[in-house]
Amino acid sequence: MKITLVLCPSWGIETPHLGIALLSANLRKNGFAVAVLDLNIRFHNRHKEEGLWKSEEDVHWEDPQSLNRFVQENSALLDSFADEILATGSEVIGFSVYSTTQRLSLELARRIKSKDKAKTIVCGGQMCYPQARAMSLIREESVDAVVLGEGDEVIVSLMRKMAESGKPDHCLGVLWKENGTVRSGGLAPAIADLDGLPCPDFSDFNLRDYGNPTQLPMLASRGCPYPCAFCNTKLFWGKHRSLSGERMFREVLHDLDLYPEVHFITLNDHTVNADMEAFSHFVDLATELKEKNGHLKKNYARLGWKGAAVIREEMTKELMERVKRSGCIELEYGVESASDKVRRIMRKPPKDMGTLERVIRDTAEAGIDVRANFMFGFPGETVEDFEQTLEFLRRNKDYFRQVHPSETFCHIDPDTYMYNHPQEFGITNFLTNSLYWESAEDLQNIYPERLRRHQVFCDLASSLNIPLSPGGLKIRLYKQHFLDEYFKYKERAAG
Ligand code: B12
Ligand code: SF4
Repeated sequence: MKITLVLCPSWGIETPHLGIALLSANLRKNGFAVAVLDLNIRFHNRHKEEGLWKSEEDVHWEDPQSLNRFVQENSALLDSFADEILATGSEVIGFSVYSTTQRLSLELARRIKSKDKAKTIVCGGQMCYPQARAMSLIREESVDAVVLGEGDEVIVSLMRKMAESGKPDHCLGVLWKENGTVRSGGLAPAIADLDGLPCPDFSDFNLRDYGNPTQLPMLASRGCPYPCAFCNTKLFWGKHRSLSGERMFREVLHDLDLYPEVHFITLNDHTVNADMEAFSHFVDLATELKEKNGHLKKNYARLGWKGAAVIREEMTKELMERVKRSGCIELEYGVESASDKVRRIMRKPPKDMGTLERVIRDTAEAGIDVRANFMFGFPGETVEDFEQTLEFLRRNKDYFRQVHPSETFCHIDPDTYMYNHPQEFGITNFLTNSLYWESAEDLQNIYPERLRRHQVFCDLASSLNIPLSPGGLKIRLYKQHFLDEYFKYKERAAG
């Protein structure tokens, strides 16, 4: 039984896709044949001049009209890709579905089905959770099964079912269709022993096709143990789990040994330091590799890495210096707001501003670039609270390498704590739209006001010479479009 894993545009172009590399490693370990087609990078390498792969252009891939234009202009190429997928001879075709890859994946799935109905189309990826999104995918005519949440083990079980009965069948973690009716196998438990998973298999990707052939991605943990009210991490990944420090290090070594040109690892975790023991052990092992064994291989000595981390008391000055020695060049932190009051409402660690400012300063002074995320108009954030965030930015301007203002300002994702407890936050009318919620307690805090705060923040960052991430640039580019959409929504809602 063979599966072809497909990635459609648009996705990152700097490194190969980690999810596919993890799935293919576990499928092969369990005896299944795998082919991989990264159509994202192939499309990109033909279209690079168009700049459509920049993060701020995600609108292009999500908007039905602009996507239809792309499909029409590239129809022959899409057909040839469908033929190439069929030529792999796989019985199962799996698509990695994200907000930006969904439309083209479904277009290709339709073309594959129209050429060969017998193929089984399976979707997985971040659009396959929560249930509402997954349900809309399984209802697509060309989709036979949807894998909910983390796919490493579920895809293996599904392939076993396929090998037994030739069709998707009752399987934990899978939605499938039976005589046109959607069936659900229920949720699969989170993978308990991450150390037991094989290292990702990047052998199907030609690293030279990617923007940064010296880099590979890695995931050292899944989920996050913190309780931030707005965050949807738990929804997809469930309970927080981490690789042990030793297994993290083994994966890094595995990549460096297999690919002598690779010397940089991007940790794609939500929080690399949620398990402090594993993190600290990894840091020591990586430092030892660089400093004691660097003479053995060039890429050992040059090892570098970056990741996202949570600001916590244990991130001491001494630890930050060790983190730097281990090769870390950048840490991304969620600041979100510099008002203690707002951070308390958010349930955002750390509890006190003192720790927040100290860790940011110690990180920067250790020589590690600091990137920080910010939100605007969180329920309860007054103009005075927002001023505190602006003041914080002025005070700490020298420590930031880049700031990342949230491009949705403050949206409410389904099934987050906020979504499930709207009264606690004084939120009204959010059920129909996650962006345009209003606050019963603060009538000022509406979408255009949140957008205004975002703009004020971006202008201040620019005047302080702090670079903005693409999200900040996107609102500048499309501000009028976003406001028009909001006012159209309000008109429809009124009448
Ligand atoms: C790294 C990252 C990026 C990198 C990608 C680098 C790369 N080459 O991979 C960059 C910075 C480019 C990026 C950009 C964007 N990203 Co991003 N990104 C991430 C991040 C932090 C990690 C991704 C990752 O490697 N995860 C680890 C892998 C193992 O997880 P996975 O891909 O989901 O795969 C698992 C399952 O989904 C499933 N699975 C995946 N594919 C398949 C296929 C089949 C057949 C099956 C059965 C299962 C399956 O099994 C895998 C293993 O368990 C995630 C958050 C997160 N932690 O997941 C956000 C995330 C994926 N990104 C997201 C978004 C929205 C974007 C942007 C659109 C945002 C923007 N406007 O800037 C852009 C789009 C890029 C583009 N140009 O089109 C969202 C996706 C939401 C959604 N519902 O689709 C996420 C979840 C963040 C969030 N919570 O909002 N991103
Ligand atoms: S620390 Fe970050 S990843 Fe964890 S719950 Fe809070 S926002 Fe989400």
